Amino acid sequence: MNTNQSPEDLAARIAELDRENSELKRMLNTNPDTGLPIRRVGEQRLRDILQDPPAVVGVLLLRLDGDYERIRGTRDAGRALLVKTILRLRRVLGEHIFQSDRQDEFLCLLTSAERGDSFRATLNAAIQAVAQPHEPPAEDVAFGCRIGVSISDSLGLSAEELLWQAALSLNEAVRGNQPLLYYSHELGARTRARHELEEDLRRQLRSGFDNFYVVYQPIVAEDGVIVGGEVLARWRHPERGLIPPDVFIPMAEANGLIRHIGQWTLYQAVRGLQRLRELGFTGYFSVNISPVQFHQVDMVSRVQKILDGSGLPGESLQLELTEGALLQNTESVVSKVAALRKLKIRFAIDDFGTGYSSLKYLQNFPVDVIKIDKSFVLGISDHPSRREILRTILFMAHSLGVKAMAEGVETPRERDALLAEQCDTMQGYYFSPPVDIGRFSQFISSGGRLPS
Ligand code: G
Ligand code: G
Ligand code: MN
Repeated sequence: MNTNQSPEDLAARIAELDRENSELKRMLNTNPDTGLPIRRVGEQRLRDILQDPPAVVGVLLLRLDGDYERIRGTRDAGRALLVKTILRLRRVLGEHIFQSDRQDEFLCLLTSAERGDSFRATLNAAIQAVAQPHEPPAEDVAFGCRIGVSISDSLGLSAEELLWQAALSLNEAVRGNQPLLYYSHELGARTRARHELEEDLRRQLRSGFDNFYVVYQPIVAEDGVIVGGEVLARWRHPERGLIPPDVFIPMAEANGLIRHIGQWTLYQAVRGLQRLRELGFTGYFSVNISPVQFHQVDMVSRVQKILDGSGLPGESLQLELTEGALLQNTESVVSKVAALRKLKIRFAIDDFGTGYSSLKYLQNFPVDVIKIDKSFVLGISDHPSRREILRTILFMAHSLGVKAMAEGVETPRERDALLAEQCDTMQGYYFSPPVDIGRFSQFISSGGRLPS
């Protein structure tokens, strides 16, 4: 130690160390990209507020939406836009804004001396502020935000609970494409139930598809002869009973499990067909393919392996894709469709008419069949305008060399109307609901014609 230092030197040195210390602390507590205090600081602020709370405290998590993610990677101006957005938020929300764990997410604290929902107008103003157009050269850039909110009430929730609720609400807002979502007990319970079901799905798939099975819905030609069938997956939950596909399929798409379900369904399709072939059935099975499954890089070889292993000809499989799936990642979709069609596998566009529905891209995608959605079939026998739409779709499909099939045929009059309009094949309760392979076999062995 330097013993020559005077008391004045020592005091100056200590002051300098203090300054460095607080500078260091400030830096550690500040996000270098945005200059905002970090989340931990916000959490401490919330704890402090809750020590002596005003009437209401609002905890919000705000995340810039999908468009921002894109801009950030492609533009130098990404950071400048981020900082400008924070300035806009400051004007509306005040100073209590903190950087959350992600660059595009902020924690904000609001307080009010009044009970009740006094924040809604402020939150709507924040949403508006983020969505305002930007100045040149970013005038073509547009992004919005999602907000999840939790409000402290008289229950005396802790900071941790409030933050957890806000995070849950934000997740649900993002999932449900909603700009603003308040936490509620109902929302919490619904989310928990969904997570449990998702966990069950994962576990039951892992334990060998125990509670899963498939059903097959016959597809008939004009004369009622069964030419094929659609394979549909079913999940019978041991406690909750049958879970509707429109619940578990979207869930499996979101978490990627649909790849396994889809692969398994393909196996069930060829296994079912092998049984039916022994009865002399020469038709095809049509399998729904989710975009997530179709976009796997090795999709083509997976299908090829199943087909090779079965000894069945390619014509015995048809794959159903929705319009949405065809529009994503067009180039790789086109090459996969082409490779699979080389194996003689056929393609159908499912739910035709409900999506983007541009008959134009039928030219880009060499599909074999369009499956006209059941909403277009419903009531065609009684509504001339619906029949006119159907006629137009059929005419355009046929002039492009594409076959047309109608889904959801429920009555003989609908069938007659479809036949009068030259529809090629049909499917629906009028002919048969989806059935197990035993029942399907009976249809084949008793003449293969429906309705029986
Ligand atoms: O029969 P139904 O209610 O089951 O079918 C509901 C929806 O579930 C249909 O839109 C169908 O496309 C979808 N679906 C059924 N089985 C499968 C499957 O194995 N894979 C995919 N991707 N979707 C399926
Ligand atoms: O893959 P897709 O979305 O097309 O699924 C077919 C769905 O239509 C399945 O849920 C199936 O059970 C259902 N379905 C089959 N036939 C009929 C029918 O005649 N009427 C109605 N409303 N639904 C049907
Ligand atoms: Mn389908």
